[in-house]
Amino acid sequence: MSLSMSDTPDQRSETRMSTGTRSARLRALFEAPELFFFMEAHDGLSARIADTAGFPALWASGLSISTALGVRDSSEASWSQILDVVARVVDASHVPVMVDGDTGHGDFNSARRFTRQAERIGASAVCLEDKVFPKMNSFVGDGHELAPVGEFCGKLRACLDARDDDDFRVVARTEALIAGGSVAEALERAHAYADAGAHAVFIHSRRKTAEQIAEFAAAWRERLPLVIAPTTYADTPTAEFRAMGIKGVIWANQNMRAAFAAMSRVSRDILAAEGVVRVEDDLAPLSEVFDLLGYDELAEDERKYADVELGLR
Ligand code: SPV
Ligand code: MG
Repeated sequence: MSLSMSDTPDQRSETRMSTGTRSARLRALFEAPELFFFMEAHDGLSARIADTAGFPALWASGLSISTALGVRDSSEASWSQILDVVARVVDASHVPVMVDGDTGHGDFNSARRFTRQAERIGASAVCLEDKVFPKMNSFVGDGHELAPVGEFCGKLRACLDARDDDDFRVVARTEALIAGGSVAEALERAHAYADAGAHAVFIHSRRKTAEQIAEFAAAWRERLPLVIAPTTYADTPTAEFRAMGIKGVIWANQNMRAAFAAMSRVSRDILAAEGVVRVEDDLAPLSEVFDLLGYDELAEDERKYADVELGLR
């Protein structure tokens, strides 16, 4: 499929979702009965591509943004560095953006500063996880220490109170299963986060199957919208997630990994061949790049704005 600005995000946004702010649209997605997808974005280009492809919402992934910055997903990037990228993601897209807030980058005060800034740059949700700072990516190692429940509930409250816009969502993510805890422990934490006022719960698992997710969802009984990121259990059909009552499915890192694979291959091949002929067919034509970024539109605007005859004497 070729991506094109003639099928602009503006036009598609109108058909995919009605009017209102992005945060109101995300809230509506969470409150509607249907399952929906968040596509990962880690810079302006990946955001524009995912939006143009038709996804209704974006996930500004900590892992993918860190990787694109050339650092590890272990709180190495500062929160302002992450939000600088999120600003590019928001700017390049028209759909709601949920920001991976990690632990909130410290205590309740760092978390609420992060949340307030995320809202001000135009994000529509922040997702906070119940680990201690500095965190490590959920797929790496076994050192996933959980924050005390009361402390994390306070952090959620601080972030909820820091919002200006009621529609901005605060999503609570429990890493209980990642830390080796039981489904019962994950449920206990999730219920506490719901009591604290979270708008949705992200239950994360790194098992190869969705069994724990199914068990969690059955006991949860749709108390709040449930969000998952099926990275390790990606072969579970989406129909099964629908049957479990899952609301939001995050494709958390696929754009970054696609770029990683393609760039690795192209760099190796060009070096080996001492030329680009062999890889040329695998590359996006520049015309497609210019199309996506709306170069035609700029030419039109130049005619409209560059030299205006105001009729002044
Ligand atoms: C991310 O995309 O940064 C996430 C999801 O937090 S995961 O990498 O699965 O922890
Ligand atoms: Mg993350």
